Amino acid sequence: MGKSALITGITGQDGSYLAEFLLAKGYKVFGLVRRSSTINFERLYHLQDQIELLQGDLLDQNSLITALQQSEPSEVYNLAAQSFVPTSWNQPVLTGEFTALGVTRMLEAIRVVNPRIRFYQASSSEMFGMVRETPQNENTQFYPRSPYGVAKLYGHWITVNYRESYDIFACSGILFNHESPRRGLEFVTRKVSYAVARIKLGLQKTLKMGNLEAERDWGFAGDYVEAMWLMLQQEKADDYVIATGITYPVRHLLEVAFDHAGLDYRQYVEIDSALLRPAEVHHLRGDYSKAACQLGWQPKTSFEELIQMMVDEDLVRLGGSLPTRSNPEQFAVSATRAPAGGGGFREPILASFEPRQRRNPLMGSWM
Ligand code: NDP
Ligand code: GDR
Repeated sequence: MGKSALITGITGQDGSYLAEFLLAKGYKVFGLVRRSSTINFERLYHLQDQIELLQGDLLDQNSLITALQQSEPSEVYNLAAQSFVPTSWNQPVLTGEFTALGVTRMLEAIRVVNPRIRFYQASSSEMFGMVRETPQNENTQFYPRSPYGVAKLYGHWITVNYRESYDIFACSGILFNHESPRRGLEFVTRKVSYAVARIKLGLQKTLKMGNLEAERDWGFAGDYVEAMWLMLQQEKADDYVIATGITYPVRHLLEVAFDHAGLDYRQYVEIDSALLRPAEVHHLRGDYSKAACQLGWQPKTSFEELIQMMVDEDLVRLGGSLPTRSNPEQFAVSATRAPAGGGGFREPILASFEPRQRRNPLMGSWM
């Protein structure tokens, strides 16, 4: 019998890429989705006939047990979380419930239903926060700077603890920022790519931004899901940093994105102090040499390719044109496009995908 996997957070950015990746490997893929009054399966439309969705919530222990009993997975990828850092200051307790205790609930469900299930926990470079050394590796001391980072640190250590206490094959992937055309609109790369497309099409005049000096190690989500899978294929469970090893400030992101559309960011960007964070993570750069050596994993997509892909996709979604190298103004719209860097699957352009309202009132002023 082939392998099967249960993905929590399958409606999110990483969940959709991981589902594609596992389907291509011949897995039977199940996804845990929580009930909402509106359907939010935009990232899964192209997979809907190939995956099975089960109702459940990281807040509800029994629903996790039932989901494991129904799907009988050999692997569980726990990607579900409240993942937007600024929201974690607005809702610190809820963030702890989902992002921290949710991990324990899933591990408990595995312990009760079948302790041989292999478990992946989506840990984060936000755990390094106020970095103690650069670059950061698996042995770098943690110093989280947000309720989100603190919650992820709990999730990391409970994963290690269940591995050591119960011999569960539990891995913590310490992933640095990874982006894609499917990134939520509130995260900085997508906020910028979407705004660039809107400005280019005359739909928007300015872009309000927070801290332009913050530095991140940004990779492509499609590359990173392979690392998640590789971790669960090893002989021994372990923890790995996944990153590109290259860092840029947010200001450089603006330069690359606006430049790709033939625009100068300085004419459009305004600094809004409401977008500054109570405590910032100023600098992140990952050392992925353990993953390279033990998993044989490498990032495939450069920062420039990633940001240009995101701007292109947003232009198409908004009904505009893809700038081409020979003629930046020419229309060149195609149905599907291979991701930059030669990843193993194709990036579908979700023609029917209409991003939700840009300023979601639930995000407060931090979006
Ligand atoms: P997204 O925000 O795009 O997706 C989060 C997912 O979690 C959504 O499917 C969401 O469902 C689901 N979810 C949230 N709360 C619950 C809950 N209580 N019960 C069930 N499902 C829930 O995140 P990403 O795909 O970007 O990230 C995936 C994981 O990786 C997250 O844990 C994130 O913290 C972590 N991570 C991400 C990094 C990145 O750069 N992308 C880097 C490091 C770690 P719904 O659609 O219903 O809201
Ligand atoms: P981050 O991602 O907090 O690193 O968490 P985000 O894209 O939100 O911010 C990155 C950096 O950009 C600065 N910034 C802005 N950010 C946003 N969102 N909006 C702005 O207008 C803006 N201006 C400047 C931020 O201050 C920050 O320094 C992401 C999430 O995916 C987490 O779930 C994940 O764990 C980490 O990456 C690794």
